[in-house]
Amino acid sequence: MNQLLWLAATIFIPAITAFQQDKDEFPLLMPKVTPELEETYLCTPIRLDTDDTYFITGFRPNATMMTAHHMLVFGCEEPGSSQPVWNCGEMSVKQPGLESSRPCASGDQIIYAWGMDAPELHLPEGVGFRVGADSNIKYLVLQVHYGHLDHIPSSGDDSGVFLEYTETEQPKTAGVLLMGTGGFALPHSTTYFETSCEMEDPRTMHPFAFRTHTHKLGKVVSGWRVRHRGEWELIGKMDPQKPQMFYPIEKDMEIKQGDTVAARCTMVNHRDRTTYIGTTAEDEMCNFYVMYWVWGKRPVTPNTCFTRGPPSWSWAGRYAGGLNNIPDVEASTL
Ligand code: IYT
Ligand code: CU
Ligand code: CU
Repeated sequence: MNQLLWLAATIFIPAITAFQQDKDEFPLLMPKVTPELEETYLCTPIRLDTDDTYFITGFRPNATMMTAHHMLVFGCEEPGSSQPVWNCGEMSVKQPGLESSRPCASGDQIIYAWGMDAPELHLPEGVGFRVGADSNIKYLVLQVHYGHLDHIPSSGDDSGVFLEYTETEQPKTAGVLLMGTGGFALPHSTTYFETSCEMEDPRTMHPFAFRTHTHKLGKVVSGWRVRHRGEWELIGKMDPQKPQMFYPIEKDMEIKQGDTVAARCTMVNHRDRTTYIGTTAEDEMCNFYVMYWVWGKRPVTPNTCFTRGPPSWSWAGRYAGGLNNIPDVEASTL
């Protein structure tokens, strides 16, 4: 082969193989539901074929912010209900006549989040969420938070996502690391909710998107990689009052065995009452999610990093194992 042809071949072969992976789409949509109350959270499941393994490589939302406030897709081992639709907002109103339970009964993890007309999410080349036979994800559950109801047609609402998937083995597996805290915020004060963990898994994580979650008191949530206990590199930070979707991490970054991952939620409590971490709207939450890929068939373990939170646990405290150079200002400003 002459050099030019060879060059053409090396450029085009990756494009052709990507094309030949025969990607397909699968709808994960509400089955034409008619929510009766604003602020309802509804869930609907799909059971995955457990004879085959599938690789989810992207998400194409089918929703508008005129109707849906947010949507989440959960991977579950067991769904929260055997019904086609159920109420799944612990902190919200309930559609009369429907069962109420959590999105998943076991093995839950968030694999997609949408809010405020967020665009499609495509995972990097060669990366997929492994679901079905050779994975712990046996069901996918769509959760829709209905904000407003006046644009829903009389035939019902079918908000949801089209899952882009392939049966072609993907060399890189996507996963989500969930970071969070317990603890509480005293009245009329600013409180840092902090967590950190040393990565035990020998595989290098390549983070490519992040999501933050708090309730009303959250001002800034930041997530960090800490190398050698004192070199802090930002993974991402966000105002949690903005849409709580997965935002891309624009830079290339690796999290290696022995690195520490750390997250802080800065909460301002103007209330007259102490506010605790908990599951209702009166409570708070502090979460930082890291979506990443690793080579191979399994996501990293453990996949959560929780601490007791304030007041007994902090980055600077004695249980964090000696973190230095804490970026106190950068971690709490946007
Ligand atoms: C107490 C807390 O932080 N709850 C969070 C994180 C969480 C997510 C999952 C906890 C568990 C889970 O199985 I998935 I146990 C929490 O509930 N976060 C909300 C959703 O419920 C997922 C969020 O929007 O991030
Ligand atoms: Cu919402
Ligand atoms: Cu919450």
